[in-house]
Amino acid sequence: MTTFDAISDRLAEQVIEVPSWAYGNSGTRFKVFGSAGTPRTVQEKIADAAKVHEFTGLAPKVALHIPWDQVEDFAALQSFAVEHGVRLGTVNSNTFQDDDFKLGSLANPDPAVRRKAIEHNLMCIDIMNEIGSTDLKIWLADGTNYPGQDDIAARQERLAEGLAEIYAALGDDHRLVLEYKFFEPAFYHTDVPDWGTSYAHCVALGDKATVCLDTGHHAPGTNIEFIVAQLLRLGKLGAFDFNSRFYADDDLIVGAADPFQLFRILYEVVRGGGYGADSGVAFMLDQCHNIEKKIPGQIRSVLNVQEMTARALLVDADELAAAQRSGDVLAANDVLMDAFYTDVRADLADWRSSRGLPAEPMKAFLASGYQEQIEADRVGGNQAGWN
Ligand code: PSV
Ligand code: MN
Ligand code: MN
Repeated sequence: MTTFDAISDRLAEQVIEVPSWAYGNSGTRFKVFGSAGTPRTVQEKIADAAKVHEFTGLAPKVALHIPWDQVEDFAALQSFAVEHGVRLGTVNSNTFQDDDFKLGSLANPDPAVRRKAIEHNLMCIDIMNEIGSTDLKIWLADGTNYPGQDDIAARQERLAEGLAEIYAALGDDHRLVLEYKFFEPAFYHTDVPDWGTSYAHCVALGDKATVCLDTGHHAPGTNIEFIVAQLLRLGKLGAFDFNSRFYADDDLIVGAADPFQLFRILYEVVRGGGYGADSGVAFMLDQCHNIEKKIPGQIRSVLNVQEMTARALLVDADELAAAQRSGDVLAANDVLMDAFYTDVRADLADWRSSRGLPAEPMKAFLASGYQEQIEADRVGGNQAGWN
């Protein structure tokens, strides 16, 4: 097996983007539990996100969701983020919370609603220009609840038209990242339900359009690592929304439900050239913390991603290829399992210490007093929005 020393520099390449909305209150359709210390402003969300980076060294970017994170002056917000040691990253557009979007946004039968959805995305591109962000992430809640409710083929045409107009407004260094989700909030059909549909639209749009894979957006039993391998092969994997799930889009802490699946996904990422600064694949979290404290929840998530990345990097590619070539099924499987079962926690603690980071970020955060401070200072936080 590859040694930890051999992967140490590669681990330093890891950049994970945290979602601003993870720091606000969220919940289920049954209840949103308030929590002490919840941010009251966008700035407070960013300050909290900055703590995740300060203690882990893994999360230098914060993704925005518009209009949840709407402010007057985005350039000033970027400066605020930089002062706190992080930068604003992906801009997520939101065409799913206005009453106008009840029957969809870019695929809506009403041209006036489609126009509104397009304009919202164009406004998000303006924000990207103001903050120097490269990625516009589009997730659409579009779909129908009943057969016959709308013409599903016509909706694809409307969607393609709207996406094309948005794509045409991108700058040279911008990307459009199109996220898919198999159901919810629509229950009969969804307009971008799967990687194939997202891929088809991205290919039609051009090189600057890529697919976002949210790990919670598949039917149970789906082989997600196969989708990763395929999209990397096709040069169209643009971003991950990492989270974990037991049932549907649970948005739980990454690696909590199925660490082995996270390992398998990250192995295919490494294997397919999707890891590292120049890979073109953004690692984002898309989570909410309904019952646990939010900053520690995010710290746990980024550490879980790092731990499984380390294990994936430990896979001995030569040994694996040799076993595969010779048709030695069990030996090949052993190579992968050896890496998966390697406990890298002590090595990672040393790795952090050698880079001036706390060996145990979670303990260091809990001892820092930041949580107590925000709980004392902040009263009346916002709801983060629906996931
Ligand atoms: C939809 O379920 C989703 O995964 C999309 O990424 C949204 O933008 C996000 O959740 C936040 O609600
Ligand atoms: Mn998502
Ligand atoms: Mn989701």
